[in-house]
Amino acid sequence: MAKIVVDPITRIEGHLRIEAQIEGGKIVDAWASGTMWRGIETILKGRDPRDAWTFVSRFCGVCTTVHSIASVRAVENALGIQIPDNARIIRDLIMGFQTVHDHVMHFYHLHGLDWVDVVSALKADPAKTAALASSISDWPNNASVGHFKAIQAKVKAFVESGQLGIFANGYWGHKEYRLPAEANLMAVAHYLEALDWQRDIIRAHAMVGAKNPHPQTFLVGGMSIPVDPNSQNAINAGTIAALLDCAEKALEFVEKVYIPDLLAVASFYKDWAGYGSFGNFLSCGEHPDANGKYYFPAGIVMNRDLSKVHPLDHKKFAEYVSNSWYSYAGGDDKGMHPWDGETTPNYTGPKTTYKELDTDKKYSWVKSPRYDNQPMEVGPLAKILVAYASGHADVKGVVDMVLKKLDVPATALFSTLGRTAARGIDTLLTAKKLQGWIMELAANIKKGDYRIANTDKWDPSTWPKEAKGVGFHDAPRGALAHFIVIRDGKIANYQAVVPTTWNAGPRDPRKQRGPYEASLIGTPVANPEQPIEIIRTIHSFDPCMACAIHAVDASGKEIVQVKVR
Ligand code: NFE
Ligand code: MG
Repeated sequence: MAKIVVDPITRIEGHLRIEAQIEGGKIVDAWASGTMWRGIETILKGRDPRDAWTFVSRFCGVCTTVHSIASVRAVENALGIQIPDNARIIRDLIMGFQTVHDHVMHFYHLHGLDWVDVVSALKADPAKTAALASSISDWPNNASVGHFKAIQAKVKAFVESGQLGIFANGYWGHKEYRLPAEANLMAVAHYLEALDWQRDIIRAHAMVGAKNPHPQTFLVGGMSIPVDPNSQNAINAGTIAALLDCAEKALEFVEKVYIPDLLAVASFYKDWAGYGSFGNFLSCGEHPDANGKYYFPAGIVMNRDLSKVHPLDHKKFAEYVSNSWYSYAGGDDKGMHPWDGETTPNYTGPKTTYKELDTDKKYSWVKSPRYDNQPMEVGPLAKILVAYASGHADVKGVVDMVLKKLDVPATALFSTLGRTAARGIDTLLTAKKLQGWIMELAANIKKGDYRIANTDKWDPSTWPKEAKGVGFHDAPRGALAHFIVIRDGKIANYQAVVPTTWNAGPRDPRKQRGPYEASLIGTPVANPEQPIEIIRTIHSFDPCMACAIHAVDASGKEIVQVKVR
């Protein structure tokens, strides 16, 4: 039986290939292959653990900052370092702005055009578009007929020039695009507005992180940016006011544009609440308060059972390479805990342009992480489901509101649509936290607490001969964990188990599929020549292959069997 191949999957970070078998109009099996090799983990060996955060930040520029966070946490965990409260809050702000920025950009710029037909927007009536848009939100531009006319003229000029630019090569006109022309025009307008908005709000990273991408004020033991109301070169009253402005703009766009658009678009695609998920979820917890209690809890939900949340224990992590282009000294069928993990590339795939991968053998550069030997989905859906099942009041409130508005049962969460909705819920709740964190920082400053770093264990002579640590961060794409082994003051081993590694990994020695693979099964495909359905589910995970494989795009294979966008 012929496979259909989507390679490359575009509007993601990095290089991903999906092969799928379709029978009776549905996907019956699927394989995910990460087609580039990276290797930052290997260049960390022998370096100073205090420098690791700046190297690992370069795993990726999309989820910029997240690897620095996980790295300093891993070293602090290994050495038993407690960070001051101001550092905890500044890290929350960096993470929080990153999550809100990243998710809004994913919805509009990476995932939106799976549901929104740009070309159809040309047929919309701008007056009716303004009526529709102002019926769902009082965002000022939504009432402006002139605004929608101007956007339409812009898109028309693109299309007529024959150079669609960023909108090129979509499956425009595919019958599975279901929005009326006016809803398409509204969404395209917000796509463009979101581009301006994101530039503005991410200035927060420059204020507390010195720059974006790759904020550079991290430090093992805290942060390196001073807090001092009497200095122009520190976090002062002016910074607090500017941060509050960014936080307000962030929340306003999420409440008035993203969430109303998400609900409006989702209402046309409710059948997508019926497939696209396999049911195991892992969340590592995020945003510890001053007492260490997480705002989003850590935990495990198995087999769609929301009546039970299992505690998270990293000792149950193991990475497999039976189907990945690596070899393990002790045999490729063994699972390795990341403290003992190995990154030894062993490419056994085809040498030249190929039509199909031999998926009975190694077929991906992504490893296969397993929890207690089970594949796990990580990301906003896992974060929200673990919190929901834990009885988290804020999460329950928003989830129940979304289910009610869409008129779907809680089981609808286990799906592609549920994953896309959960990302919106995560964004809204995180955007709502920003102001509070800024006020906590202001209150500390007011009390005269300017402490930003704990340097008691800065000197390696204070360290034990050997120490092991783990640093978790629930990043935009999900549970991230960095594992470090420090020996004689140097990095003896460093392994990152990354969200997209969990989600995009291939089969394991038990032949269990990875989450992308398992989630595609059962999805109907209307036209195998234009498999938009594969793209929808894969994009709903927000793939980042650079993170998943953690260096350099080596070969750039071009194997486009299906024209994809
Ligand atoms: Ni490069 Fe990343 C996030 C991490 S990976 S995007 O969020 O870690 O999936
Ligand atoms: Mg890794």
